[in-house]
Parts: sequence; structure tokens; C-alpha cells
Amino acid sequence: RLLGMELGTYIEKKTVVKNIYDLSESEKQKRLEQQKSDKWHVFADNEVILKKGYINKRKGLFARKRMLLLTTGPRLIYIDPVQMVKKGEIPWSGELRVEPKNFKIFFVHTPNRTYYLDDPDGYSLEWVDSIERMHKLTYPDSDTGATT
Ligand code: 4IP
Repeated sequence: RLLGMELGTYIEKKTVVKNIYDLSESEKQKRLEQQKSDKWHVFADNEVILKKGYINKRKGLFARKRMLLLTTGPRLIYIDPVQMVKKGEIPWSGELRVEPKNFKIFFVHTPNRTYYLDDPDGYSLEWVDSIERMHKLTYPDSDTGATT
């Protein structure tokens, strides 16, 4: 009985989380209005920020600390938090695939490049989950979205 209740709560939570990403136009406008006070809003190109956080992006020998934004669109935008300038974007496509390595490290595979990212706080699985959800919403017929 307890297990049944837990399962019910779990399914309910999953549904709620899905709705957060599948925003209606009016919800989007409301969220955008609230977001204007967010210092990262200017980088989001008038899209709703669904998830944000500091990650280290490795390229070659070195890793750079960046603020990563997942927005409706969907887009994955990374910003230099010291200079406060946008450094780039991870390109979205049906072929984008996200792969967790451990609690800190995750990869975002795109046709031309694999992005090596690490979340120093150890929430890599949240990133993987969020990106996969957005991928499934945007490319419902794609079967390459998940490796988990
Ligand atoms: C840079 O290394 C940074 O990692 C850049 O990241 C990266 O660009 C560069 O790769 C790489 O050479 P150094 O800072 O040690 O020179 P960022 O743009 O976040 O600053 P991207 O954006 O592509 O990861 P190249 O190959 O893009 O130049």
C-alpha cells in the first residue's frame, strides 16, 4: 500500500515536471514577465529559462566556468559569468544526445562536437533529465534523445 502511494506521488510529480517544460503561450508570457529581474534574462533572447546553473565546459586541456541556460526554443546558451558575455550555444537538432557519466560529468553529443560538461555541485543527472525532456518535447519522433 505504501509502495502504491509512493508510485502515485512519483507519477504525479513526473506529470507536473513535464508541464513545466510544455508551457502554454500565456504561461510563457507570465514567466517572461517574472524573468525580467533575472540577471541572465538578457542572454535568453526572450525565451523562458527552464534551467540554469554553473558548469565547467572542457575544451582541450582546460575547462572554463560558464553559466549554462536551457531555454524554451529550445536552446542551450553558455555565458562567461565574469565578463558577462555570451560565449556560445550548443546547437539543437534531432540528433542531439545527452549522456551522464557520473553525478558531475555529462556529455552533450551533437553531430559535429561532443561537449564535455561538469556540474561541480553534482547535479549532472538533473541536467541530463531536463535536456532529455526538452528533446522529447521538441523531437517526439526521435529515438536518439536518450541513452539512460
Ligand atoms: C577555449 O579555450 C575555450 O574553451 C572556449 O570556450 C572554446 O570555445 C574554445 O574552442 C577554446 O579554445 P581557451 O579559453 O583555453 O583558449 P568559451 O567559448 O566558452 O570561452 P567554444 O565556445 O567553441 O567551446 P574553439 O575551438 O571554439 O576555439
